Amino acid sequence: MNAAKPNPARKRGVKPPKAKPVKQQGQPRRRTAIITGITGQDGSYLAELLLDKGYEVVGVVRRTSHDSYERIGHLLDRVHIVPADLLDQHSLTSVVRDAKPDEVYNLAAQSFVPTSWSQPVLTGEFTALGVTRLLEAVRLAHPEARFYQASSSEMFGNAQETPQRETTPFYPRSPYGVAKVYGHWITVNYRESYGLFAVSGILFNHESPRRGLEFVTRKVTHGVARIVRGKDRELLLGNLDARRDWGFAGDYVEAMWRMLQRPTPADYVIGTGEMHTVRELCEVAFSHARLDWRTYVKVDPRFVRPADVERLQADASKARLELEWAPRVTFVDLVRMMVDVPGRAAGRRQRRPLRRRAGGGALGLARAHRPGVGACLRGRPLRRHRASGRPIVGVGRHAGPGVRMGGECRGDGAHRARARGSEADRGR
Ligand code: NAP
Ligand code: G4F
Repeated sequence: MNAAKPNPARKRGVKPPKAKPVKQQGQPRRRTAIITGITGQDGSYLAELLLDKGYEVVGVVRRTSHDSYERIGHLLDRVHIVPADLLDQHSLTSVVRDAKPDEVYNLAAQSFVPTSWSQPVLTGEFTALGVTRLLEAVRLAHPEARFYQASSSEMFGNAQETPQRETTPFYPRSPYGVAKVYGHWITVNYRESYGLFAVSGILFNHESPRRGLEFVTRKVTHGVARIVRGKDRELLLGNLDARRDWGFAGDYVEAMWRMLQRPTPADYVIGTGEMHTVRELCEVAFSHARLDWRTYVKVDPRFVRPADVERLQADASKARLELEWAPRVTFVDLVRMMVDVPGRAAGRRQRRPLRRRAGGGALGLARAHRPGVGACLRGRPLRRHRASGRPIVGVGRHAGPGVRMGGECRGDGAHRARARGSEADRGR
């Protein structure tokens, strides 16, 4: 298989992918996975997970006028980037035929709900028919592959029961939700018609510092950082009463993988089971910066949707039982993590750690007793603990893979590391 060679002139701060041989003779065969949407939030976390498990990862990237490798820049010398588009049957079939994958994860989609009202036909082409195209590619070129479809809690829409589980009827409230219902049922249909190992993960909202800036969690947490830096004076939002079940994306990609390791194919709901309003999201994010959200947040009708989904809450008991899956990052930790590392996650280099720029802990680092989050310290003291005067030493993104950040204060200002969160804590 040939990796795509992007034009170096188009690169934006990340190394272009290198071509490399897929298989070495005499070595045991590694499992191969195709990921569509590898440049997206979930694709980047899933690629990391599969690489850690020893997979060959083939990432499908569509042609655009400039590269979008911000989220996977650190993986480009370990994955095979291949060009294909959900709109183009031939390119998808070629990728599957060449890679002969063990697993195919279809994460690519037009995933922003408001855009689905302004571009409903394109959303249907990507998010609905794109699934059929990829299933056809698998059926014709390599039907042994196991197939994962990224279904969504948006399919429950005007939810007919709360919490929602695998048997809850769908009632989508946006063209995006309608397209996802199609993608869900065509996956079930290919399983039943052709015996493909095709499963659908019905995932509730999952977020991270790699989330696109237009989604509400990222908009709010990024907005807090801009206000702290004096770049903005207010944050304009839509429906503050909407309730979502928000989890951490790094936890959710593990569930995707587990679905494809089961002896028989089945669909699963994945979520935390906790529901919070957008208003609560604002409270947690702003209070982490020691700000009162009511001073800054204004409702702007431009961000209110023609039809919103008012409440989503997962009943993931089937996944807990059969996949032995459970979320690890809490809502509050998730929001704080996203407030702490906005610049890095946006693919830009923060010249100085956010809190220092904000004036010695304006985002509450020392007071929250959490050393070093989001800062590259290279083992040096960041600053001294306010109460005790003892240095706070943390680990940063140069600490290397597997190092977790975060910590807890023993009360005397001495901080010790504890495992929490995941790669996002390393500031990517
Ligand atoms: P995301 O960050 O928006 O990523 C979407 C990916 O799809 C990007 O890599 C994008 O490539 C790619 N893509 C879009 N159109 C394409 C096309 N025509 N051909 C090839 N690739 C295309 O989304 P995400 O949050 O990672 O979500 C991953 C999947 O899970 C999506 O299907 C989403 O609908 C679904 N989902 C997400 C959530 C959630 O809360 N995150 C919940 C339930 C379901 P570019 O980089 O070129 O734009
Ligand atoms: O963050 P959101 O844009 O996510 P939404 O619409 O729930 O969709 C996300 O989750 C789905 C899973 O349920 C995925 F399938 C989908 O791909 C995507 O990842 O909005 C969340 C809530 C909505 O009720 C929205 O009305 O936040 C409300 N909201 C209030 N003000 C806002 C805003 N949303 C956005 N994006 N921007 C606002 O200013």
